[in-house]
Amino acid sequence: MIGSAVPRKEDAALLTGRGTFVDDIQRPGLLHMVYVQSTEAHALITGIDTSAATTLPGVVGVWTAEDFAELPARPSVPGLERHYLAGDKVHYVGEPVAVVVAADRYAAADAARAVEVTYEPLPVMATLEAALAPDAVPIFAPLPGNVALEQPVTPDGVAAELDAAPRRLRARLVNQRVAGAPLEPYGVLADWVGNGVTVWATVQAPHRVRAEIAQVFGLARHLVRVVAPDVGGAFGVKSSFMPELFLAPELSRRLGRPVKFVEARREHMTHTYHGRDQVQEVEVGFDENGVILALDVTITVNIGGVPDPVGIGLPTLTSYMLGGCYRIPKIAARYRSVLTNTTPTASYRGAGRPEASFLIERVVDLVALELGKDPAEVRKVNLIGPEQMPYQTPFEGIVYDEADYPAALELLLGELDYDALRAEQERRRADPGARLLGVGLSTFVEMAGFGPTPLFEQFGYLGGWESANLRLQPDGSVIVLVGTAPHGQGHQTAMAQIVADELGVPFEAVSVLYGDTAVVQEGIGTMGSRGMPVAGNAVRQAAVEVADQARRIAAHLLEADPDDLVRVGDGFQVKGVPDAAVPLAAVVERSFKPHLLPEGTRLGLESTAYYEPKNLSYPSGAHGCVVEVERDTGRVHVVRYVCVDDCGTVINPMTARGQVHGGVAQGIAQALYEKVSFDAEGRPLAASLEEYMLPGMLDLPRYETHHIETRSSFNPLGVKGIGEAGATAAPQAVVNAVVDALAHLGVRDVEMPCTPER
Ligand code: MCN
Ligand code: MO
Repeated sequence: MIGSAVPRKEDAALLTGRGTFVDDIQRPGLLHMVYVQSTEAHALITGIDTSAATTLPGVVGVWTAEDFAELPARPSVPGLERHYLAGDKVHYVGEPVAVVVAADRYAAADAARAVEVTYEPLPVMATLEAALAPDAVPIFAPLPGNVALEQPVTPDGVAAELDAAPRRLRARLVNQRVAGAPLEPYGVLADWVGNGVTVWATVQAPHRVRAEIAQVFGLARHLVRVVAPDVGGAFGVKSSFMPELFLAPELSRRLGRPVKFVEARREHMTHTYHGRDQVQEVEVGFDENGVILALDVTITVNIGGVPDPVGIGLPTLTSYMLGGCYRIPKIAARYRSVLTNTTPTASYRGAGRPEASFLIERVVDLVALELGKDPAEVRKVNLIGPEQMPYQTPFEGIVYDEADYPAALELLLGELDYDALRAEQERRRADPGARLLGVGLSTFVEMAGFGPTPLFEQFGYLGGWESANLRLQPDGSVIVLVGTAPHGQGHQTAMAQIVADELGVPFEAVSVLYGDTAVVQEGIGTMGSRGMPVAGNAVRQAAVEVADQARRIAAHLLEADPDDLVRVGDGFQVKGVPDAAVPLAAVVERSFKPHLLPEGTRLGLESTAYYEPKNLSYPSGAHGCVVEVERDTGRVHVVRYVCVDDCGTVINPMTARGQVHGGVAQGIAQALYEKVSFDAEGRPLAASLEEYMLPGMLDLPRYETHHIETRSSFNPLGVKGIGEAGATAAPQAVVNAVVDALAHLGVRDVEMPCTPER
């Protein structure tokens, strides 16, 4: 079944409207919670008048920060504590200032509007420049320069290597702020009953959420049940801890009734984390052939008004991936995480790694322009060869697994018909009536399968092991419980394919469950494209262990040595003796008859496996984009988008392709359409989908997808994650194409999004 494009088990329910999302869940006596969000970006709160709100029909109450003073604060950056609601001060527009609970959401929303908050404005620092200016006001007193974290990632600089390089150039690249914008915004329903609480939440890591809720309320974990039901997309933005995860349980406890919170789109766009927002200062040293000799990078990341423990550290991941697919002998990197009066930033599809891929792929194109060489040629002289794998990068612990980067580029160039495109480009340049043509390449490598605990300690919960429990039922069907919490990736399908192969049972006989801490053994969650590389291997291991138990029972039934058995069709057979065979069904039946089991065999066929890889996996490939640029309007049309992807063993070519399509859509959107922006007063300029340019189908091309399959030796399945690869590869393929179309006019860079105005 591995490698087969079977349709998704998930689809029947989702496509017929039978999905269950947080907002679908009803409880008796349900109350609704809405925030009063700050209208100021930086101000002291001088008063909150709730009197008009509390008298409105249906309103149960209004609470402010001081009402939650006894809830233990949660960790933030050193020197700071994390509050649930803004107390004396607001730090960005949209920050929750008070919370209203009412009998229905409309009453709660009306009441929230009736709460009068008075502010004493403070200077607003809506940009990095403003926050870092010498006269900037500290957003938090313990962080006087508005820098929440400043650190070198590499111990040494590369000044000597740059000095020794025959050529060098500098660039300043901007990776703008974007929003994850899942179809389903953030939602929580908490029901505190007796001495425990059940929380349904649209999250990516229910066990982590359970751990935090248990800690805040001083509860044993078994008294907290967190359920991530169907989740309507997340893209990383549902992996951070939102205050409502704690406020809804606390209010339910106080009120003795269930409390639901579901964001409206405008609330989501100002309240839930944004992504990216990096400025990169780059210097690169190279020779006349375009061989890159040294790279020096300083990253400044805008983390918004309240630091998120994940958000402040993401440039570490950017730094690790700065070398891209290339043999760059010396890299130096350092970064600063800077507070501004804007919505906080944290993970968004790729979380730190797309920013690296963008940087190095833009740099390679700049080197090519500088030398007057073809970007494909400059790539070829720098690509790491397949014979060099596994490849130790300049960063400790970052070792690329097996791949053939040059082969991916060759396949791409062939599919694009690259030389013909170049000839067509010349022809168009000479014809004033024709649109300009641009071709952009992106040979990328990404870090996936967030695993090895030591590498992820900085991020707490993002990495580590994953778990699976597998049970063969007496009728031969299989139930698998997996510790991840997928939200569109198709784990029911992919995990069942793995089990079918390892256990020799039909795909249809396997059900995969997840997302409920009362049902599933301890788990971590779905992020960092770890579903297949980490959880998939846990599922495989559980299946191998159960298959081994079954083999011992089969050997007993066949009166043979377990080592002499081979797997056949739906059972076991003594090697070379076709008559001596037993179907799996008979083995399962026997496994539930204790008096007939061989000694040392456990009753039933079941296993729980925890798996942590020793290494990450590194999906890679080559993407190419062809654009046309209208000469008089500057409008960009993506006319072709070609992907070559290598995610190791492909579990399901259809769902893997779907992952690439979705990621590429988001990458093209970052390159051409999307930007979360603020005015000088920190007021959001794109807080609804009227203003924030999410692409529709007609804004996106038809993708041409191809695969190279190079098994990874870093995990038994040989897989690499692919969930974030498209979003990592695409932005620079598009921007390189836009710049390529205009390069003969002297254009060297176009900042994202490449709007007609730009
Ligand atoms: N797959 C495969 N063969 C492989 C690798 C993956 O067939 N070698 C397929 C499988 O169907 C698997 C899916 O791709 O279920 C994704 O697997 P993987 O790459 O391991 O990633 P995860 O399951 O860990 O998913 C997380 C990843 C992340 S980090 C973001 S962000 C993201 C993404 O997935 N958010 C998504 N894809 C998303 N897709 C949807 N629909 N919605 C989101 O919010
Ligand atoms: Mo992610």
